[in-house]
Amino acid sequence: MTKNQAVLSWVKEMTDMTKPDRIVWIDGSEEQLEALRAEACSTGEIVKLNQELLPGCYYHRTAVNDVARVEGRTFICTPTKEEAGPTNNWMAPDEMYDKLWKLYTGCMMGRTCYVLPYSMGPVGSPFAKYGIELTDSIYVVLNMNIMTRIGQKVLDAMGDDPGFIKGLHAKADLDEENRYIVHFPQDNTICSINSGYGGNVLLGKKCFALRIASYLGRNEGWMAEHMLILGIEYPDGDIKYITAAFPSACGKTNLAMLIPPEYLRKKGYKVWTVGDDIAWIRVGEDGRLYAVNPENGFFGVAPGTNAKSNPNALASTRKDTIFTNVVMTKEGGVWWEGLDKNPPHGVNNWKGEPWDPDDGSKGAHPNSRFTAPAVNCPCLSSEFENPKGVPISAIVFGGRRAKTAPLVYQARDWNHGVFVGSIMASETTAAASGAVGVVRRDPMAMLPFCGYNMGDYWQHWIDMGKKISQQPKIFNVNWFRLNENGKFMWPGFGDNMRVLLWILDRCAGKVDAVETEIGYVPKAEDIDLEGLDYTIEGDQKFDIDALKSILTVEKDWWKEDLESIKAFYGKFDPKKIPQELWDELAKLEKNLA
Ligand code: SAT
Ligand code: MN
Repeated sequence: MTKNQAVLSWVKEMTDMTKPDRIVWIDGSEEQLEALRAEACSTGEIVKLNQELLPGCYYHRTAVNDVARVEGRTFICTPTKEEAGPTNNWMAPDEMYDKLWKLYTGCMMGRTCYVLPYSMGPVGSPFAKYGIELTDSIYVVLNMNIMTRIGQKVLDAMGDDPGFIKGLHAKADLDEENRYIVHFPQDNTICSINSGYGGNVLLGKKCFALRIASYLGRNEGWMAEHMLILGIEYPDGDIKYITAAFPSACGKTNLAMLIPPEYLRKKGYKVWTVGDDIAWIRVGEDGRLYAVNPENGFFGVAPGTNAKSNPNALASTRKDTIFTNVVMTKEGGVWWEGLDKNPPHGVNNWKGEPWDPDDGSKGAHPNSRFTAPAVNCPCLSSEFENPKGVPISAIVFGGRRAKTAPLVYQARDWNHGVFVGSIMASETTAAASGAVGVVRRDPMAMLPFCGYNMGDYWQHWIDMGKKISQQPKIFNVNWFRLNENGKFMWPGFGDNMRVLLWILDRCAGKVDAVETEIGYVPKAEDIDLEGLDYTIEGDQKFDIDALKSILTVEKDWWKEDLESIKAFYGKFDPKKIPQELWDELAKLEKNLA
């Protein structure tokens, strides 16, 4: 399938070590994929769902101890610890290779090794990057077929180039104690062992398109970000693009596929999805930033997705989709918490155990997922495959914060915007193993995904700003403010469009704002509440006073936050943090004094 010597000799070296019974090169043809689906069905690895209800759809359960990314077992193995920085796990490359090679030796005996060529970005586009994943999992091959472009065409585009990203994945024994997700940025290499779950094993996604790509981007002068990309079409046909970084399971897919409120739809406003998770961003010839989505599908959180919250995501999953760790119904359909109010009875939960929806336990895992092809998405942007990407007007950061962060605020300028990104915080979710609901600092939503020292990453942001003659404006949003009773104070979902329109009005210089200690906050009247119908609780309807309450900057909360920001910055070698950010921190402290 290829004459690329670098590919051939690496595949030989890895398979000599892992010793699979068979080696199968994935050409990406429908016949080959169909045969793999049939084989995986015959072993129970996947289950064919009801083909009338869900044509081309399959169901998979992971091991119960293997349901999320494992940040504690994810490593960045740069030559020195300092290059990986204080927010990444690090081990010396030699030591780690030693450990891994022992675990990999003979681990594919009795299994098949699939050689999977894949492309991040449209094959042949000047910005596409290629990888080869070796895996002993058909589930991985089938998911990568949805999430990336795969097969012979990728090998053809690679030609003799030795500069591909090497990925070795083996399920081994799914042993948690020996589970490792390891990156060697200097070697263009990713090693994953003892897991079969999404972000740990679909190596094109977080491992390549964020951790390795962020490292490449710094060296090559571009950016790999944990961002959705969406376009807002105005009634006159003009489309403005926004990227937004939120941590995992904080609503990127929902925002990327948002349905505008009815009054805006009637006027002709539309939203177009370019990406829901990852953006590769470059400076265009005109001095603006351009973003592409290197993926080809959506690996979205199922629970909470329904015909009201995200009809576009739901529609995307109605064919050719793989469902992981949701509930399978008797009819061979799927169900999860928040899909509707009619949980199936007499079926098993995600673990495969008999489940009674009335006993209060969950049927689907909170991090259960759908893997759906982008082409299924009714609001997919016509620019989705544009190799140049789309021009960015605004960059939005955001987290899940019960308090402190207002609904929206704007940074004063680029450097302040980088600071705002660097102090992002969010409550943890089920997307990673560990406690849920704990506030942690998650700069640019990249804490688990930055392939090098976060201080150098901030410097890269500052440096990029200097290269952009037409800088996007930078904002922070928080859809998740709670009142004293734990009720959401903002309706979220489609109504987030009201905030996005204010953001774009600011970018166009159409509306003024109130300067506060932390940046610019909207005047409440400037966020259009027409037709908004939301009851926070009891008889408390959302109105302009409720809006004002989530736009105010509570100084005491911010003073508390300042201490936590300082503690976070304190983890770094002070010289690693750009002076511009120290200056912004000092300014914030002064403003709050
Ligand atoms: O890392 S995953 O790709 O499994 C999903 C996420 O956490 O964003
Ligand atoms: Mn993500």
